[in-house]
Amino acid sequence: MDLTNCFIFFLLLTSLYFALTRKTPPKKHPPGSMGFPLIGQTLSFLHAMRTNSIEQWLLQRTSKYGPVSKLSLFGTPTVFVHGQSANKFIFTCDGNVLGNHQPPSFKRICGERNMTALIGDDHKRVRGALVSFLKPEMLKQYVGKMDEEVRNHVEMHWHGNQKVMVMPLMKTLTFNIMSSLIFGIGKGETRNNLIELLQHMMNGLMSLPINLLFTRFNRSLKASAQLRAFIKNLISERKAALEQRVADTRKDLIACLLGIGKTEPSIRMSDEEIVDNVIGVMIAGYDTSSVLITFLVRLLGMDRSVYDKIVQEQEKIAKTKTSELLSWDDLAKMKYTWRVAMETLRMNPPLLGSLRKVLKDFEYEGYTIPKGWQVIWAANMTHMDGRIFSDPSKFDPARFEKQASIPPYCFVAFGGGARICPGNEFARIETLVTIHYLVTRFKWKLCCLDNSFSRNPFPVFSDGMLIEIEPKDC
Ligand code: HEM
Ligand SMILES: *[C@@H]1O[C@H](CO)[C@@H](O)[C@H](O)[C@H]1NC(C)=O
Ligand SMILES: *[C@@H]1O[C@H](CO)[C@@H](O)[C@H](O)[C@H]1NC(C)=O
Ligand SMILES: CC(=O)N[C@H]1CO[C@H](CO)[C@@H](O)[C@@H]1O
Repeated sequence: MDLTNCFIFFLLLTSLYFALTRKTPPKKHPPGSMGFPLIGQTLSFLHAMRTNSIEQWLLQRTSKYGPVSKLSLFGTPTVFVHGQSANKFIFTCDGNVLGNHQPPSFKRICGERNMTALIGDDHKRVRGALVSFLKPEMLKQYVGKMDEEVRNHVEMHWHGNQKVMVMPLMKTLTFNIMSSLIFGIGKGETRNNLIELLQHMMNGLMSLPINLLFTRFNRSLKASAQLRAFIKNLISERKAALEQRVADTRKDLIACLLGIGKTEPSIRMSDEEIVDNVIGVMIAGYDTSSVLITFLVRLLGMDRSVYDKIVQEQEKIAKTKTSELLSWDDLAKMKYTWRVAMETLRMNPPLLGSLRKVLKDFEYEGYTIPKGWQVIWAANMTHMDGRIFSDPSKFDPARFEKQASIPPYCFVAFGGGARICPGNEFARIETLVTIHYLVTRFKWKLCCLDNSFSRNPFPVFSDGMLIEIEPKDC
């Protein structure tokens, strides 16, 4: 019997018991303390993030209270759930019971209409619009564009240097790729201004929402307002270009979203929604894929045998590719490289987990979780569970040879269910193209072996991941 059946069976039994004894079930909240009023465990949670000890922090909770416990985060009563059955429950839960949810600072910075804040039918409609741009059939056309961006980047920032700082460079690269595909902005001054705004904006996402001069949150709001104004301008430009037919809806994400609902007005997106969602996609795609590529570069700098195997795979592709630019078919051949990326995502998921808002009371594991609370889940805990991934601290890409052998809701680096990451294909393409050019052109080693990182909430390396590089003669 699998866990859901167990769960259903358990619910049936308890309801039967209560029906027979004719008592109403007591409303029982999960174990745990709410900490100080308002602040709760927020500061200790943020501290654990910053010092990369969130894993231990959460483990302490589960060993003290079990897989379901209550606490208070960002001023809201919260339930932390952990394990495969918890993941499944969250990812498949009715959207009217559990909605998506972000810390309050996040909402004020990103707007209320961004997809991560939408629920139910609204969420489906907007998500559908984004997926129409992020789906593989669409992205196929952009492999060449990504290839150009990666090559420009390598020429400009890698060649001719002996040392490079990988993390900031990968942020620049993934930002440039998104600028090109999402804003339709080529290289130049505008991009540099935009990246600065985005960084300021993101710095405040996990801060306490205190809007006073000189707080992180205040700077972040300021940057957000400037970015929104910029995107609004871009929307007007695109609208004009689409009307005069000097651009088509495949030009970039903005043009694509403007083109939605031509024949079906009910799914049309308002300008406000486009702004919020363009920002949402920027945030969702910026720190995640750059973190993955940085972890990959780190791994390849430490593990010679994985590096050699990847080089072998990539050089073969370099020799047999039919045009100068990499193609969709070339990417399909990068099987080993992608398995290494998946294993990297397992051991170091860029997104640690996320929050859901409870929209209706529900029962979980015998506890009542009331409306208005939030639920938090964490990926790393399932990824490091030895009952699911044997010998979990061993790096072993072979785990992903047979994807089907991994039980569902256990590899959750991209989430799962109705809100599974719609950008995973985008991330796959940028990662594979980047690794292709890095390993076919360079060898490298890490400058500092103690490359510890903190979370903000995404991993940040204290040394920026400095490496020494050596060009290959080709
Ligand atoms: C390695 C790279 C990436 C990782 C690990 C990642 C991870 C995730 C995860 C775990 C979620 C689900 C969050 C939840 O359930 O609450 C998510 C959602 C999302 N991701 Fe990604 N992501 C990556 C790259 C990208 C990229 C490149 C884009 C866009 C170009 C993107 C766009 C989105 C969007 C729009 C959502 C919200 C979906 C929704 O709420 O329905 N992601 N991502
Ligand atoms: C930042 O704080 C100052 C002082 O409290 C306030 O006047 C200003 O409006 C804030 N900025 C934003 C963007 O909210
Ligand atoms: C995930 O957990 C492992 C083992 O506890 C830890 O070493 C690693 O740093 C964690 N990864 C992240 C990205 O938090
Ligand atoms: C169209 C729409 O609902 N826009 C909302 C965007 O978010 C702000 C708050 O951040 C709301 O006030 C708007 O109504």
